[in-house]
Amino acid sequence: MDFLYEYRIYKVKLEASLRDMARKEYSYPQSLKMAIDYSLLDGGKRLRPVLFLSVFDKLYGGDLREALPIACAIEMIHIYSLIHDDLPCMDNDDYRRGKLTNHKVFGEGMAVLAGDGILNRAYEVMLVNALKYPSRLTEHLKTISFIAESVGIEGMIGGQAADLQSQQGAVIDAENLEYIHRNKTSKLIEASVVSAAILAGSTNTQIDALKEYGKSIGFAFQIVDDVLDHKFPELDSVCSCSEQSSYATLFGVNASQERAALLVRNASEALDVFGEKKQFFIELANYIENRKT
Ligand code: GRG
Repeated sequence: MDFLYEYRIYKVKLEASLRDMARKEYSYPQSLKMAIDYSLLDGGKRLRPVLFLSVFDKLYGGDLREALPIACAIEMIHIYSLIHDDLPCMDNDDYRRGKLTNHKVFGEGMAVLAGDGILNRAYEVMLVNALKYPSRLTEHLKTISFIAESVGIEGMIGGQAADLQSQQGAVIDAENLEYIHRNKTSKLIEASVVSAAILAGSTNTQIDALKEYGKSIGFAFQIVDDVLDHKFPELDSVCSCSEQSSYATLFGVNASQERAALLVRNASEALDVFGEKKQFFIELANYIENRKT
């Protein structure tokens, strides 16, 4: 089957679930609801939830109904991080995905609350889902705990803090940059892959293989982002990360592209333990390397 077609099917299912959740009755202020929906229901590649769903489905034959709420939660965490990252106190961006950023439309205070709201809702959704599967509660709690650790201070938030320091003038060397990229961007991508295996009750050998895959594509994703941002700074669909903490700035475009290609090769080899089943994930790694948005 065609890779992009299969990717789209996961994306459509994810977006239908997000819309279902958004249709539920609510009693909080409408402006908060509008701010949340503005960013959450607004497309994007949905890469992280697609990774989660495809690993659970293709590598473990899991039931997507059990996985969809977690996939939605992963996207909610991603969206919260983007809303907060765009704020004037962080990256100070006016545009994302070709339209005004959340705080430009709803104001800074509401954008902070929209991010906080989606983050909390993500954990609520995962925990409520876990309670529906009492015989698999341990797998669910391990999954949630792994996701929480990956996006917390030992992961995404730690990486964002180091990036913030770099924008305030701290010297960025290759080691710092690797820390920033591995945590700020790569950790959630890696978590999307690995947590699906944890939910499926996978063996440690397979989890280690998926860790390697997730880490490699996550790092490659950020390097490609840096290259796109460097080559086409006018594209607002691409992040306008500080040039100082950019792989392309530190190593040049050619070396960055070579590193991304190496990481993608490494990612593909890491999945040898899955035999034929790895095909979709090889194509997904190639898609990350060659993406233009
Ligand atoms: C604010 C706690 C906190 C964390 C922010 C992820 C992050 C940490 C900041 C994002 C900075 C950024 C834009 C980095 C470039 C890589 C990246 C994550 C791009 C956006 O992800 P895509 O391309 O977005 O998957 P779409 O629009 O497709 O959802």
